[in-house]
Amino acid sequence: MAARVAVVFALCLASGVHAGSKPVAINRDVAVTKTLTADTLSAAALNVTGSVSVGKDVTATRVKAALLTADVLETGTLSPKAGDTIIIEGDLELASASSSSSAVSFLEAQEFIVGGNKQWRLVHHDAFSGGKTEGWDVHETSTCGTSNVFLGGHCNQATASKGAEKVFAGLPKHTEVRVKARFHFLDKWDSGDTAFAKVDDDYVWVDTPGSNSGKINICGSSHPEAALSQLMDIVLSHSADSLTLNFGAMMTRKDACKQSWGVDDVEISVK
Ligand SMILES: [Ca+2]
Repeated sequence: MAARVAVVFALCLASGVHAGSKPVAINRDVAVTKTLTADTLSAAALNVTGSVSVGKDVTATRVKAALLTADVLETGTLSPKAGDTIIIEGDLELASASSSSSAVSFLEAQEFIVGGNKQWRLVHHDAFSGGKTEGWDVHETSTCGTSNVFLGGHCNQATASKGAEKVFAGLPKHTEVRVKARFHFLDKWDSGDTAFAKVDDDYVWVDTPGSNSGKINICGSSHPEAALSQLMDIVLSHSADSLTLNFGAMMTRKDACKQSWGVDDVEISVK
């Protein structure tokens, strides 16, 4: 191929074009096996099997590299190959002109590592807004003084008697899982009454609000609430691509119109 370069160059010289003063356009493939040094290089595609060293800017619609080192990297999209990881060793500045949510969508990666530490990645958030209960085995929802909808609650007998279960399938590759939720203890709870959560059939959280001495009635029956929005936040070693989550309670009264529970903002994060 070096011979072809020489031929093109010779043709240009013959027609009076001096490479030193005007650009030379080569509309053919050129393979350089040694070194090419240039102030400016324009090409439809650039494939290098060795290394590329650029003193100033690289402009490209797409750069593919096993390792890319740059003082400044400006890009609309940063994406790993399937199963690969993006590692940013310097500061990460998200200069999004619009809302912060688009800056977050820019960071849709399999794994997010800052300073060598993997970061939590939220993969599910069930807020039950508008009564959406997708994937849960009970579909009873209610509200508590506001329009904020949660799963279960006052007079919802199926949830009170058998609990609520959801299988979160298709989780990305991970070694830890974080499960968060807000739990409501509604109306009259007795000493010893116990709410719980299970992950993959193991108890991971229990809470006993004790006999109700509260004075604020917000929802359900006229009895004050034992507790609202008690935060469950647990971290577990976990690597399976599916997780089964259960909520339930052992309650003195077997009537959800007298004693009940609800759960809201169920979040599953992995890292
Ligand atoms: Ca009440």
